[in-house]
Amino acid sequence: MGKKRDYPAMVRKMIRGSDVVVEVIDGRFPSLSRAKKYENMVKRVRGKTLLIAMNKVDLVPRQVVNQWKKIFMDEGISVIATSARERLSTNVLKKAIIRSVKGEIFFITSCFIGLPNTGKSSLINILKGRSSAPVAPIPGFTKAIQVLRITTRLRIFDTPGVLPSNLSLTDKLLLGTIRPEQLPDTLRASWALVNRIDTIKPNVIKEIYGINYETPVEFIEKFAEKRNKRKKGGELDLDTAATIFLNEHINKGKIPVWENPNEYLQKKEEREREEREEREKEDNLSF
Ligand SMILES: Nc1nc2c(ncn2[C@@H]2O[C@H](COP(=O)(O)OP(=O)(O)OP(=O)(O)O)[C@@H](O)[C@H]2O)c(=O)[nH]1
Ligand SMILES: [Mg+2]
Repeated sequence: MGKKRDYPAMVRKMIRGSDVVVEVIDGRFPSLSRAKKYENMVKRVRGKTLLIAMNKVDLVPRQVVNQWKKIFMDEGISVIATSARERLSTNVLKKAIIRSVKGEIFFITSCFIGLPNTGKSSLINILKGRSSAPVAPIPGFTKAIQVLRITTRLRIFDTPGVLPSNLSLTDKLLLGTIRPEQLPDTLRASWALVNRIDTIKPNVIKEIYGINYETPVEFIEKFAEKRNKRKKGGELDLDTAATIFLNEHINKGKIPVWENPNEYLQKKEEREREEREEREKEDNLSF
């Protein structure tokens, strides 16, 4: 059995050794897929630059992508919207890495970090110009640090995906950062994912699968019927159906769903107002 490697430690080490850290996030879920803990590590060290590559934007309407770009820029974060699949802005990303180096550094070391399955290895391969870093539709695919020489000046380290500890299981399913085989209860997980997607974008599952349902339980049953997933005795095989449904979301991105930037802004405003009120209360008490 292989030894379980400490991915967070590997990533921390890479951040320490890099001039430019590129955080690859999922363009469908820009706020959920950020690993703030690692971002803060970069920000704390003077001389290091953080760039965010908002990848997979081919799966999101352009107007939504632009809204997210503005949100990040307003927060003072450099962001580039990329698609490894459609080779969108990959050259812009390469140039941005080189241009963002602080100080007089000729040989640039960069590392790509982020949650599993966001497209780190795919992007690096395009920058390299040929497939060098193994890619797969499986979260947790990269298991070791790999260095790729992109130009004479620039080398990039590919790192394994890391999961922030505050992410709920449902968020992990939504983001596709977990393999269905790793789940203790696939059927329950599939219900949770249906529920989650329904709250973000009601009706999208109904439309994509052409199935009408009132509850997630009913959806998976009808899905199993529609795909004719049955056990030997003829009864519906709900576990198999659940695994297929999860895989279609996690590996194939079949369901067009994304985080709503307006809701993000609203929540942020509420949070900031609460914090302000809290501070004012404290100020009043201290006088
Ligand atoms: N639609 C779309 N899919 C992408 C894009 N970039 C990567 N993918 C797909 O996302 C999956 C994961 O890609 P990888 O490059 O292996 O992701 P990773 O971040 O290196 O994943 P780990 O090594 O597991 O952390 C693959 O199925 C890719 O084909 C993109 O821009 N758009
Ligand atoms: Mg990888």
